[in-house]
Amino acid sequence: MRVLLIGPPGAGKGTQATRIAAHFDLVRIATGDLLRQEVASGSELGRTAKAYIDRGDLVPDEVVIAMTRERVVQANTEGGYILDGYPRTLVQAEAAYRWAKARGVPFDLALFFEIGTDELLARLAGRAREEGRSDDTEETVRHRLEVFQRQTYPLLDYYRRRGILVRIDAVGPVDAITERIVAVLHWYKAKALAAGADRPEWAFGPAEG
Ligand code: B4P
Repeated sequence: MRVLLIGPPGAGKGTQATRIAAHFDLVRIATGDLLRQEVASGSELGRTAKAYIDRGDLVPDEVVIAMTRERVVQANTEGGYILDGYPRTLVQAEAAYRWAKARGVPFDLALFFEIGTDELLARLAGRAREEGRSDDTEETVRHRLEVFQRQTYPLLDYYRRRGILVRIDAVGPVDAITERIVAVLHWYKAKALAAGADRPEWAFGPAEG
């Protein structure tokens, strides 16, 4: 299974991706975590990424695409993956589409985490107290929300047109949200098995492009 998560900062992508990966035995690829590891290691990539992350901007597409590509290709050979925080722009989505097309393995589902701004601000304030992340200050969080609206929100239309977008209510206890996602993914797997195909186009309407 190949699943990607889209959601504003603090929507709980990381929290849920860890649980879903364990439940379905998928590789979790989290670009935010990978970038923070690069920053911590002091690598050249990390030095480039740090300024963007601290400002609440997206790291340049070419950096993230280069960092992610081999991991996605490798995870494909290991039974599937859950992409946590990638793609975040249309350029990244197009790159992922090209990798998948070349191997005949398109994404199965794009899960959009729906949640209001007040809840996001409260969660990220909590994370700032607990983890002290440099990009969780109130000013930076507000900027990250604007960046999400401008650069990531168009992905919803992109995946809706491909017939693979599913909305997840991301408000409520962590366990309840996990149950919602697990139910969607089991439903998807059952449909795929019933169709005798890996990706039942008819379940979501015809894919475009
Ligand atoms: P990420 O690390 O992906 O961080 P995020 O979007 O802030 O968080 P997430 O949605 O995963 O929330 P979490 O589960 O932690 O990105 C950080 C930065 O890296 C970006 O701003 C960007 O600069 C860079 N970056 C990453 N990917 C990139 C890409 N593809 N292209 C360019 N740049 C990229 O949850 C948040 C908090 O809420 C936690 O404290 C959690 O405990 C809490 N929480 C979770 N679920 C909850 C629930 N149901 N109820 C209450 N609290 C909950």
